[in-house]
Amino acid sequence: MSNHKNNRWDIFCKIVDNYGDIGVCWRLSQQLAHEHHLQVRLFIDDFATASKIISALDSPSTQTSQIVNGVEICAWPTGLIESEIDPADVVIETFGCTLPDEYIQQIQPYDIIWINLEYLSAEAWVSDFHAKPSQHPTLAITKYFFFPGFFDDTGGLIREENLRVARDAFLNSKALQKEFWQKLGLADPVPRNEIDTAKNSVKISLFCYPQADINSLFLALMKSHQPVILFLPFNGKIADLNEVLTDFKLTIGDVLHKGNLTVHLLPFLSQADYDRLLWACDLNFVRGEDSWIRAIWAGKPFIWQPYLQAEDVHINKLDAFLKAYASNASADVQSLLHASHLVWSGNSLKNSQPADEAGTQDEYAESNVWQSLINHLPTLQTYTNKQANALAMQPDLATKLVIFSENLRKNKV
Ligand code: TRH
Repeated sequence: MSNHKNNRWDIFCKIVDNYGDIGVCWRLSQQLAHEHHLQVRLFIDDFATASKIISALDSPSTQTSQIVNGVEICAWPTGLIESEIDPADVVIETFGCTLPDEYIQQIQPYDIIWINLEYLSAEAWVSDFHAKPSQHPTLAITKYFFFPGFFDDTGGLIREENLRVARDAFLNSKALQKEFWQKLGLADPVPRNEIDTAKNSVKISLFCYPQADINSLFLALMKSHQPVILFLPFNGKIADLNEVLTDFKLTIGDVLHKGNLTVHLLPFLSQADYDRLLWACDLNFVRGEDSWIRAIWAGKPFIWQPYLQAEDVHINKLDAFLKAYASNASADVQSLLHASHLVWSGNSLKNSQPADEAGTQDEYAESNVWQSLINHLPTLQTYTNKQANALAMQPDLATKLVIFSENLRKNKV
């Protein structure tokens, strides 16, 4: 039996595209350091992209390592780094990134716990694969697969200890909300001439992939029965966004008014401010992995757009999530959630709706699905909050990882 403790953790993150990989890795690193008091090194291969999420990161950097918020951030080892890396007690290979050879060469098989952290999915097979061992092809070492998930027999969802308390404090404080809007340069996000109707206005945040039909969404919101104020944090080329917005023209810094729709183009926010935006809105469009989980913890109605994958794999993921997430809702709410999610992910309603809900499909035809969603926001709000409370009863991903690695250590001889 080893006396060794799991104090030192190494997390390896390769940034494939977008911000999900680094978003999750940065959150997890901070949580392990602050809440579990562990010594964490985060190895990153792309400092320029990472600095969009880790704003204090020195990039481009001449240093091979720097401390940010209690986490040591290191450059991905390349053959050029002369000094040897001393592997930690626990190493997390995230999202199939493959550990660098320089690191693997230093591993002592009997000393290290090696965990592959996988992508989040609500598909049923995840429970069968979670925590399963896999023998390394050449080293005498076993790796373990760790799958985040929605069920008790998975690795759980990433959630900071104080997250929901912070959310409630924000939602209960007009002063904190005002401070937030002021920080965004939106002292009053509802324009003066619309102040009479402001009470009924619906606030929406939008973060999506370019495949989503944003133009049709905007057209529908323009004609909405209630004023809609839409916040769009953006970090790309405005020309690319305008290419999909055939009926609208967005310019940086301007506020667009069309019909009942007002659009505020925001800069890309810090992760903390993005959370506040999700809390402050009545409906959030989110995508990928990390913003999806944040929307769940916000407890506000949301539409999730999965990362596009070949052969409609993403639609299977969407179906699995909706099956798990919406199962306790009324038949009406279930149909509405299916219809709106499938429209947003570009899939025909007829293909994916449960067969016995043909009647409801017509009711939620593409043209009015967004108005139906707005009409049902109070019901959806109650349901979403209930689901967030239920999921928060489960231990969070970082805690499950720590317990899992402690158990593996106890069994190591
Ligand atoms: O950026 P994404 O599309 O990342 C994706 C997914 O992780 C996907 O599963 C993966 O395969 C692919 O990357 C490679 O979406 P995601 O996961 O929501 O990550 C966005 C991060 O950006 C998240 O941490 C929230 C953060 N964010 C901000 O900090 N400020 C903002 O203004 C916005 C809109 C997001």
